[in-house]
Formats: sequence, C-alpha cells, structure tokens
Amino acid sequence: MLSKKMGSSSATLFLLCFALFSFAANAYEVSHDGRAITINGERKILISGTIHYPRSTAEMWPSLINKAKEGGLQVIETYVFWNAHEPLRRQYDFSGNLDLVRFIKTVQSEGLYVLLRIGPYVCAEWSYGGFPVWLHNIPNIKFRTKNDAFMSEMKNFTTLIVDMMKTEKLFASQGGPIIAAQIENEYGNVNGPYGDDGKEYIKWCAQLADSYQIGVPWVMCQQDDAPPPMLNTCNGWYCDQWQPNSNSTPKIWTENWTGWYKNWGNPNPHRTAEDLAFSVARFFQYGGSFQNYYMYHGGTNFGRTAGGPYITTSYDYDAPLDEYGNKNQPKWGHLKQLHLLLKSMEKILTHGVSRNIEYGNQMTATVYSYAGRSVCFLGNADDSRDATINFRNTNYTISAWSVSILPDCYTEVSAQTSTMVRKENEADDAGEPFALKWRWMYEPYDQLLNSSAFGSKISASVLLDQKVVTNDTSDYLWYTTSFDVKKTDPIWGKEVKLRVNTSGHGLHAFVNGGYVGSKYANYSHYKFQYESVIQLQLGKNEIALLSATVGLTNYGSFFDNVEVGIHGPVELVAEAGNNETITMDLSTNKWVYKVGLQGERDEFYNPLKTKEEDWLTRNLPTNSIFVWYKTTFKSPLGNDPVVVDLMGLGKGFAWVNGNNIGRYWTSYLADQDGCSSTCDYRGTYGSTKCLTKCGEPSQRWYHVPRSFLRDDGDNTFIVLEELGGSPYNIKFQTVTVGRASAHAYEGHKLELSCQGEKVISEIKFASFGQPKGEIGSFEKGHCESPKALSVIKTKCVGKESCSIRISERVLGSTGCKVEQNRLAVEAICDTKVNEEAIN
Ligand SMILES: *[C@@H]1O[C@H](CO)[C@@H](O)[C@H](O)[C@H]1NC(C)=O
Ligand SMILES: *[C@@H]1O[C@H](CO)[C@@H](O)[C@H](O)[C@H]1NC(C)=O
Ligand SMILES: *[C@@H]1O[C@H](CO)[C@@H](O)[C@H](O)[C@H]1NC(C)=O
Ligand SMILES: *[C@@H]1O[C@H](CO)[C@@H](O)[C@H](O)[C@H]1NC(C)=O
Ligand SMILES: *[C@@H]1O[C@H](CO)[C@@H](O)[C@H](O)[C@H]1NC(C)=O
Ligand SMILES: *[C@@H]1O[C@H](CO)[C@@H](O)[C@H](O)[C@H]1NC(C)=O
Ligand SMILES: *[C@@H]1O[C@H](CO)[C@@H](O)[C@H](O)[C@H]1NC(C)=O
Ligand SMILES: CC(=O)N[C@H]1CO[C@H](CO)[C@@H](O)[C@@H]1O
Repeated sequence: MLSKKMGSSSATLFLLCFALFSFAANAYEVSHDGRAITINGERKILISGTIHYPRSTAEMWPSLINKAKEGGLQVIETYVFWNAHEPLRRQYDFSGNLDLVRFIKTVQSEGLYVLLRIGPYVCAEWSYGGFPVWLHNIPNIKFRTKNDAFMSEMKNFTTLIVDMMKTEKLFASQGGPIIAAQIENEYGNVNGPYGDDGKEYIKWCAQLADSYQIGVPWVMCQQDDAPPPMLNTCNGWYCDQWQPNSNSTPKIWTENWTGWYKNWGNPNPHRTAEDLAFSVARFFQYGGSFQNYYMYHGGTNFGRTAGGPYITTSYDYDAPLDEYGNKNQPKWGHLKQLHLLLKSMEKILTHGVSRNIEYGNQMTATVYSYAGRSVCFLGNADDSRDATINFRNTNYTISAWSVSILPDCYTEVSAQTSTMVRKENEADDAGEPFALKWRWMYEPYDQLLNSSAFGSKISASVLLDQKVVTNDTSDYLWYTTSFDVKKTDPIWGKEVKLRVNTSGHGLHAFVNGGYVGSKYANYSHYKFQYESVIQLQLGKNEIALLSATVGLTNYGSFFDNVEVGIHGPVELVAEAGNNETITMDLSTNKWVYKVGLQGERDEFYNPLKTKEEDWLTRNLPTNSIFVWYKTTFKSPLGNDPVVVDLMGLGKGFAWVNGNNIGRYWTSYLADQDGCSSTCDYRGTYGSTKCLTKCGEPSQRWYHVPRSFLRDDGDNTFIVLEELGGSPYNIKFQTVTVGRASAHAYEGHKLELSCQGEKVISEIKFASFGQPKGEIGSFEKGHCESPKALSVIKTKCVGKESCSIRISERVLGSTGCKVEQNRLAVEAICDTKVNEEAIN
C-alpha cells in the first residue's frame, strides 16, 4: 500500500501545463545531469506512459491522452512502426491511425511531452518487430549488425522520420513536445551472438543519431555500452537496483511493464495495482527520475500487425487504460495518487541529498533532504513479513511488499474499482433484439488444388520460406505440386500417408481436389509434423498445401531469419510389410506457389467489391473450412466502446465496413492450468503470476472502434472463417462501467466516478462504521452511521462523479468505539437515474 498526500500537487500540475502552452511556439532546452532530465535548466520528475498510435484510432487519441494527463502523466512515449509506414519499399503510409505527426500534435495540444522511440526495431509483440519483410528479401542483407545494405535502409527510414519531425517543428529545440528520442531498442539483450560487428553497429547507431542534431537527448534502452552522448536506460518489471553506465546519466526506466501481453492459448495476465505502484515508488526511492509505463494504453493489434508469433489481437496488457480506452480501475486511480504525490516532491527529490537507513529484512528508509525540508520513503521489500519500525520516534507498520511515502504517515489509498459490463446491442424498432441475418460464400480455392491448372508465376524445385515468397502480404501461401503414380511403383496399392514437416504456423492439406485435414502449432512449438492417410490414383496426383502464419517472430538474436512455412520434408510413406518403410520424398519436386486467398485478392471483405447476389442466403454452412460470412448491423447507441462477441467461430479475420479488426481465434482455449482465484500482490511479479480465465477462449470479444461505424444506416460485417464454425451466436455489444466501488478510512476522501456518459444511478451499498469485506462483497459491520447512506445518495446520485470527505461530521456518528471508521460504497452506473433510487 502507498501513502498519499494530495497537498498542492494539483496546482503544480496545472502550472506545468500552463507553462508548456506558453512555450509552445518557443524553443526550450532539454538536457540532463546525473540526477534528472532538465527542462530549461530545471530538474524534472517525469512520469511517462506508452501509447502506440496504430493500436487505437486517431479518433481515440485525444481521449486516451487526456486520460493519461488526468492520471498524472507528463510524457507520452511511442515507438515508430517501420513496416506499417513503408509496407512496400519507398511507398509510404502516414494516413489514418498511422498519422504520426497528428498523434504527436495531439499530445502537444494536451500539454504533454513526447519520448519518440524511432528504433526502427521495436519488438513490441508487433509482427517482425516492426521491420518490413521486403527488407529481408534484399540480397546479402543482415539485420541489426554492421551490414551496408541494412544500415543504408535503416538510415533511409530514420532520416525520413527525423526530417518529418523537424519539418513540423516537433522537437523541443524547435518549440515542439519531443523531449527525447531513442535509437535501436533493447539491443544489449541480444548482442552477444553479433560479436564485434554488433559492437560496431551500436557505435554507428550512436553516430547516426548524434548526426541528426535534434537538440534533445537520445536514449538507448538495455544498452550498458551505449556510447556517449546516448543515455542507457532500463526496461523490466523492477528497475530500482539498476544503475546507468555513467555518473552523468540520470536513472531512466523506459519500460515498466504494467502487465503482460497475451498469446493464443494463454490465460489472462494480470499485474496488480499494488505491485506496479510498489515498483514505481521503489524506483523513485532509489534515485529514479524518469519512469515510463509500458503500456499505459495497450490497445488492439488490428489487421495482421500482431507479432509473437501467436500474440492475440487484444493487446490490453492489463494497462491503466484498457483496450477500449476505459480507466482500468483500481490501477489507474491508484497510480494517479502516486503520481501526484511524487510530482509534488519534485524539487526535494531532484535536489535533495539522500540517506538510507537499513532495518534488516529488506526494510529500508530513505530520506531526501533539501532546503530544510525532507521527504521519506519507508520501503519493505520482504514478500511476506510486515515490518514495524521506529522512525523518527514514531512506530510505523509497513506491510510486506509496500512503500509508504512520508510525510503523511501511513494512509490508505482510496482507489476505486470499476466493474465493466457488456450490454447487448439495443433492440430494433420492433422491440426484438437484432437477429443477424447471414449470407455466405465459399473461398473459391478449387482451381488451386490442381497445380497444372492455375497460372502462378512462382515456382521452384525446392520448398521456399513463406515470408520470402509472400513478403508477408498475406497470412496464406499455397504450396502445390503434382506427381505420377504407376502400377509398378512400390507405393501403389499400399496404405499411403502424407507427412509434412512445417515450420509453422498452420497447415491445411488437400489431395486430388479433396480436403484431407488441418493442423496448427501450439504456442512456443511452431514446428510440427502433419500426417494423414491419403488416397492416391493411377496417373497424375495433385497435392495442395495451404500454409498459414499467425504473426511473425519479433524478438531474439537473428529473429528476422526464423523460418516460417513448409520447409519439409514433404513425403509419402507406406509400410512395405517386412517392417520396412517406403518413402517418396516430394521436397525437391516442382512446387508452384500462390500468395494469399482469392477472396483477399478480390477483396470479399470490402462491401463495395462484391455484388449482393454473389452472397448466398440458403443452406448456410457451419463447421466448414474457408467460408466467408456477411451480415449487416446497426451501430449500438451511445458512445460506449463496441465489441463483437465471436463465440462459435473458429479462426480467421473479421472486417467492419472494410476495416480489418484483426485475427480472431475464438476456438483456441487458454490452458486449463495455471490460474488462481486469489492473487497475492506480494513478491516478485512474473508473467505467469495471477492468471485468470483458464480453459476459456484466449480471446472471445474483439474491439470495433466507434470510428469504423456509421452513425446512420447499416454497417457491414464480414468474416473469413478458416477452420469451421458457426456465425449464429455473433453479437455486437458495448462495454461500460457497470459498478464503481471504493473504500477508505476517516480523514480521507473517497471518490467515485462512472465513465463515458454514465451517471451514478443508484447506491447499491454504503456503510460508514466498521463495514466488512472487500470490494465486490461489502457487508455491514456491527456498527454504522444511520445517516451515511442518505448523505451519499444526495451527493452522488445523478452525478458523473462525486467526492466525499470521510468524517463523522459529514456522514454522521457511527457509535463505533474504534480509532478509525471506514466508509465502503458500491455504486451502479447507468445512462439514466433510477427514479426510485433518488427518492
Ligand atoms: C517481395 O519483395 C522482393 C524484394 O522487394 C521482390 O523482389 C518480390 O517480387 C516481392 N514478392 C512478392 C510476391 O511481392
Ligand atoms: C532513401 O532512398 C531513396 C531511394 O531509394 C532516395 O531517393 C532517398 O533520398 C533516400 N532518403 C534518404 C534520407 O537517404
Ligand atoms: C514503539 O514500539 C516499541 C516496541 O513495541 C515500544 O516499546 C515503544 O513504546 C513504541 N513507541 C511509540 C512512540 O509508540
Ligand atoms: C489438373 O488440370 C489439368 C489441366 O487442366 C487436367 O488435365 C487434369 O486432369 C487435372 N488434374 C486433376 C487431378 O484434377
Ligand atoms: C496442440 O495441442 C493440441 C491440444 O493439446 C493437440 O491436439 C495438437 O496436436 C497440438 N499441436 C501440435 C502441433 O503440437
Ligand atoms: C520432421 O518432424 C519430426 C517430428 O517433429 C521430427 O522428428 C523430424 O526430425 C523432422 N524431420 C526433419 C528432417 O526435420
Ligand atoms: C517389426 O518391428 C517391430 C518393432 O520394431 C517388431 O516388434 C516386429 O517383430 C517386427 N516385425 C517383423 C515382421 O519383423
Ligand atoms: C527483454 C524483454 O523481455 N523485453 C520485452 C520487454 O517488454 C516489451 C513489451 O512487452 C517487449 O516488447 C520486449 O520483448
């Protein structure tokens, strides 16, 4: 638990914003010393949060950034996504949610700063770590090392970005919001295998960055040997024990993982607000001055942007703002209190001399003193034992795995918990809930099943890597071949198996025009062998293998060379009877390739590209592979975020009015094991701690951004179903705060708020006295004020948010004979006030 001290922090924040606005057009100086980043010579405590612009929509940016500011952030950090901006060599895209300049200007208009991580390697669970796949197909190229072809392409892109920022006057040195930039990314984690060339490369990166003369500091995260003036910085779940490589580099934490990402097949990760706040408080206790949350808003992997492989479409990350942009409570509120407190101590922290007092058992008090004032951190890093210490003649009990920030002694943070609810789409005029009417088409692959019958220009007498052939323009690649079988062949007349070794991630097999089966890799085992009994015929036989990828690898030394697709062998095997096996290897046959599906080329997903009569209405197939389904729906009323429930479908892609909302794989269930119903925030966090939703679909709901929808008229929803499923259960829903609950002790303020256009419609529970239980299951205790409920109703019902000072004066006498009373409240949020509840 963290102490809070509101004090004058909100006023400080206001002044900071005001100052930023008045400097907007003027250059200001960003530099650093060994303690902090300095702005116009003043040392700063900077709280930053990552928001990746392509993981939301341009329409969502103002609200996301505004909520970040309200949550006490001063800086927004983002990577720049090369493969999104340059999908084909020298053909650029900065439109829509790729409008980097608009994103940075949106941050600027909110009065916040920007940390621009240009990379161009981004990792980020983004397909291929942000590198365009065409880069891989340049002769003699070697990624992220001393290689002329690579360095020349990297320089071409980074120069483009830096020049774009300069032209728009976005660097602080030009009066813009960018106060720091990053070159490369976490190279120090993987550089070993690159040897001396890797070291040369890092020097070259530093020189390149320096040569841009952007007038603000450059950082290199996880790079102990970062050459000056590059600042090395830390990434991780905890960075308090980390030290920069030079006395003149401040302690900067570029990635504090607020949660974790999710893979197909994995349960929901969850990092508690308490543990995250603990790590932040400790970072500042141990001399940190700039801290960035990775992610502050995780968002959505639209289209084919998810990397991994096997990263889900949701990139929620359990971040302080959820995938849809709602405040993820209590995390958002808990951190906000901490930020206000830290910011209010800026001067003392950044100028003070610090002194540690060790109490043993990982209990440390740190005192920062400056100009006759001091602030203290009482940190207990023991993961199970609470500690009672005598500090400056007062006894304090510090819970295990917590930091109390003084002066304010131990106080409880009243962070609200919100319970999100999903609501069905509103009923139509007839009062009936929408029943979606479906039309369908098969993916027309029949002609592809015969390699001699289609005119593909790509063929080779070898099995080719999938990304080499496709340049990653589609998940799908057909590998087809034919061969003759004669009566004299030893294989004829035997039971024959087709055996395919593939490097992933999925395979559908067809023989002589018929479907024989499919198989998908499991998370972390991408290579597998497919085997199936097949029927051969005399004369010509056709084998068509459709290989499918699920995002390309984004991390590791030489990750860019990780194979995908069918690398063989592809064999026919039969038992000879005398325990011998006859094998016919087809790997070096002539293979004919076709990139993508016909429906992708003909844009079946685009409502304007097909005719209504192309779509069938009768005999809608279910549990068939490769079916396109289509329906129309009306936008849900209001402004709440919209999701589509794809329960019943298998795997594929979905489009709303032609916008690709990402891969879905509803039929992929999360592991049965590893979840726990309770979550102890104490102790080191890791990605397998506090998991939920075991055995449920890894992702069932998919975000449909409001800007993809039309306000009036019908929206078109089109699905490519690859594995087989049924569309009948598909539903559009809105996500909204259903309940807001909080509790806090006397002497503090309790705040409640609904989000969106909701108001507090009803107080479900309120007790001031000795209420029992936790959020979600409050119960009345043995004593309480009889007046509290009506006071709270008067103050809160009908309001979007309300704030209550907790005292007997305000809430009435409790009659409890205790030191401190507690107030616990649970409120219902709705669009309109429940009449009964007000009266
Ligand atoms: C892939 O990219 C390479 C290099 O730019 C190019 O030569 C090749 O034609 C591309 N292949 C496809 C299928 O677009
Ligand atoms: C990038 O490469 C293109 C040629 O492919 C060239 O015209 C352009 O000037 C280069 N940009 C930079 C900044 O070097
Ligand atoms: C602090 O705790 C110690 C040990 O329990 C006790 O002897 C002492 O009186 C306490 N001091 C105060 C100021 O409460
Ligand atoms: C494949 O197509 C060729 C040319 O159209 C045809 O002669 C042949 O019979 C077809 N083979 C199969 C197995 O369908
Ligand atoms: C993946 O796991 C499923 C369920 O455990 C199993 O049926 C399937 O064979 C596995 N696939 C591979 C490629 O290992
Ligand atoms: C093909 O896959 C099987 C099963 O994974 C494996 O045992 C075998 O070694 C693979 N063959 C080759 C040549 O990689
Ligand atoms: C075939 O091999 C199996 C196991 O290797 C053995 O048990 C069996 O006796 C063999 N059969 C013949 C006919 O050799
Ligand atoms: C070394 C490491 O694990 N890096 C990861 C840090 O977290 C980011 C965000 O999830 C990943 O992109 C990195 O792979």
